[in-house]
Amino acid sequence: MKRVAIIMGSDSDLKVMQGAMDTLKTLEIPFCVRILSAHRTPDAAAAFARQARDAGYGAIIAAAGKAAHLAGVMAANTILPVIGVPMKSSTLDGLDALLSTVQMPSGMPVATVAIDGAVNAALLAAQIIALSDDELACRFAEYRESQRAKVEEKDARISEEYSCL
Ligand code: RP5
Repeated sequence: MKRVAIIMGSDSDLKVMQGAMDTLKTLEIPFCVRILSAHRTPDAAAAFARQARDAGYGAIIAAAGKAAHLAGVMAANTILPVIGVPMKSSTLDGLDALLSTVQMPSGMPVATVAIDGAVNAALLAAQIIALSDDELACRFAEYRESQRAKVEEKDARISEEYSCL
């Protein structure tokens, strides 16, 4: 199975990105985690992106805060799909990172999820990998089903307490 790379700009992003790791584990998708910065270690960041496809990765998740250029740098150096996660790590509550990540120039896409949207980034990566992996597609469908079942259970509980006609 293709692997997913989770790249983050700093270890201060790790707590939020744990959500992506947990989600990939649940779906049994192999992944690596690296701390690579577009600004502090630009050569290492570009080098990782350049070899990622040959190394067996199918998607890259890039999380960064503030002037968040990491996902863009990844996209510029690979033809793999790149998913950007803007981090809420600044005095601007992540709006700076959101705009830095999402406003890519035409021709160089980054699929940007919500601020701190680590879980959705992992799910989107899973959907990308599942395009060529039927067993994963089945696991993903089961995950969706479990989401539906959880909401139905909550609805049943609350509508019993506050019954409506
Ligand atoms: C970004 O700057 C990182 O992705 C992090 O979200 C933010 C702050 O980094 P630290 O100063 O905590 O290392 O590059």
